[in-house]
Amino acid sequence: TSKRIWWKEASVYQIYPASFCDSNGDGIGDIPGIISKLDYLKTLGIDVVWLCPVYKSPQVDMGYDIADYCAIHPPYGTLEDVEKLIAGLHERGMKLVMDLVVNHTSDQHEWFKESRDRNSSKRDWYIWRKPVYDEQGNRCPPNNWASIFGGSAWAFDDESGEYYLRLFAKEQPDLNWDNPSVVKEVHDVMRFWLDKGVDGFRMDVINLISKMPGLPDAPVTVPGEVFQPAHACYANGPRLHEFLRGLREILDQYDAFAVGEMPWAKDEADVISAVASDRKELNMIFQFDIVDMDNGPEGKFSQRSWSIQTLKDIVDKWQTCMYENNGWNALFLENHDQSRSVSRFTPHKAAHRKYAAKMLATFIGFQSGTLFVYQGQELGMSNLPGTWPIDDYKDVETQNFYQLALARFAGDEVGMGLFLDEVRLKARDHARSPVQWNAEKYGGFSTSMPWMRVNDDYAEWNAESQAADPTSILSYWRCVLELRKLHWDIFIYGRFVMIDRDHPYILCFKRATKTASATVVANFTDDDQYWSVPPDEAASLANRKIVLSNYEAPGQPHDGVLFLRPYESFVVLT
Ligand code: TEU
Ligand code: CA
Repeated sequence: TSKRIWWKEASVYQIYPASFCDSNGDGIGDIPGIISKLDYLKTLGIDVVWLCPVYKSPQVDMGYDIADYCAIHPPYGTLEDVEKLIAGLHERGMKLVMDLVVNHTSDQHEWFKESRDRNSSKRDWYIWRKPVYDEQGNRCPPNNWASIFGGSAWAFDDESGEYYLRLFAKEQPDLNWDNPSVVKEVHDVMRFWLDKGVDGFRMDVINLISKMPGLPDAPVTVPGEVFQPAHACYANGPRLHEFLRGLREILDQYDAFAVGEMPWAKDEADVISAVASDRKELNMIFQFDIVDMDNGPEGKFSQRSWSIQTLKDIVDKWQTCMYENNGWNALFLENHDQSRSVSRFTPHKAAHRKYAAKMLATFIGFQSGTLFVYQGQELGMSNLPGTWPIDDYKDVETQNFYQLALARFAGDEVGMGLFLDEVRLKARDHARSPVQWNAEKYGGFSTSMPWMRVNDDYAEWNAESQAADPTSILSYWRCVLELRKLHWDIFIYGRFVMIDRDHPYILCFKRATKTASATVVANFTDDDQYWSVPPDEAASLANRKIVLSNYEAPGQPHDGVLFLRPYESFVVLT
């Protein structure tokens, strides 16, 4: 019954502009640089580009702190460059999705500057509260919420003597969506870009726009800390769905789509209520279960081990849930906030990096949903070397937590060591090093010293060498995207069935329509495995048509047992 829908079939490529390609040698990626790579993206099989923020911004949070929604950050280019980018994409049959960051603005936005004045008509556009005083008479923030970037979620403004809410950096004040003028302004920003030909939005932390009325204290979950994680108080609030329907009405006037970023949306009912097709809200969301799987009790820089079993359960849960409830998945393993998947999810011997990266492409690329590939993921780019000093990490989140750790772990080398291990594993910086285009100085990203250090391994791991090599990770990704197109009936719309659910090392799933099916098999370990194939699958794996594999010749089951090499994976039509 499901009809074909373009945004379901699209393969999306995410561009982080500062680090993608520098056209003018100032060390910062830019829009003309992106335009120069459109043929590369087309050849890869990309249908849609998601461009991270390029708007006017003081860049405290790499453009997620916007000072003007309708102007471009000069180092990235001009409005005219964006128009050229849109034209260049459309000429090639591709589309553009822009980042819509409207939970907060920069403190340099004119709205906030005006809002600082207590008597301004824009005072209520942000969330201002009077201080509270403790028994000793010390001035304290209005509640105990912790900022997502560390410390209190409130910043004190000397000028007006009140605190404003800022869930992220202090330079990112939260907008007050309960004020209808704010909502209207957001709608106007959307129309501005849609009128220019933009085909949709990735909506930044869109489930944070409605906060719990009264802004009550969060329950104490991290004993001993003054400021407490408060997701339950600011995520998925009571007016969220009303606001989302308002955004969707505008999108529908343009056949545009929206993928919402929704941290702390774990509950199936919550997620479904935002993405089920009859709800007329978002088309899909980024759900965080996989990328939060290894975050410890105190957040991303505390340790937690994960298992392949956990990962399989998450996949099965959301694949099944969306299928049964008319929702739609957004498939991703990486983005600009996550470290590199090949370093994070597939611990490997150096010689196996290529197999591991291709296995991950197989794993994510044949599930049901719209597929998102982050720049460099198609090359198997890895985390920054463990030897780099903390100064080479530029992200405000990393630096804020580092400062907090210095105070907290003073004299505690073990504690500091564990913290730094997590930075080396999960800091956002790992995703933000410049894309490695070739073996020239600075990886061909720029002709001068880039704003952020290029990963040491660029001479061996780069786009130019991989484009020429049919066995490269890049060539493998091209095949994945091509197969999704060729067998769209199976890979886009087919049902998902997990096989051998409880196996601790092997991932196997089927995708099936009424008349055709495919089976995906992956060894999720860096070791050889002997897999006892479930009897129902043995026949189909013996009588198979291999359409993709990351080792030259995948074996056959013998007496019901299939031998798999480290990170071996393949796809068969059955
Ligand atoms: O990210 C939201 C978000 O939840 C992340 O801050 C996440 O918790 C963190 O990155 C984990 O390391 C979005 C953007 O993607 C991010 O780049 C911005 O910094 C943030 O919103 C504020 O706009
Ligand atoms: Ca530049």
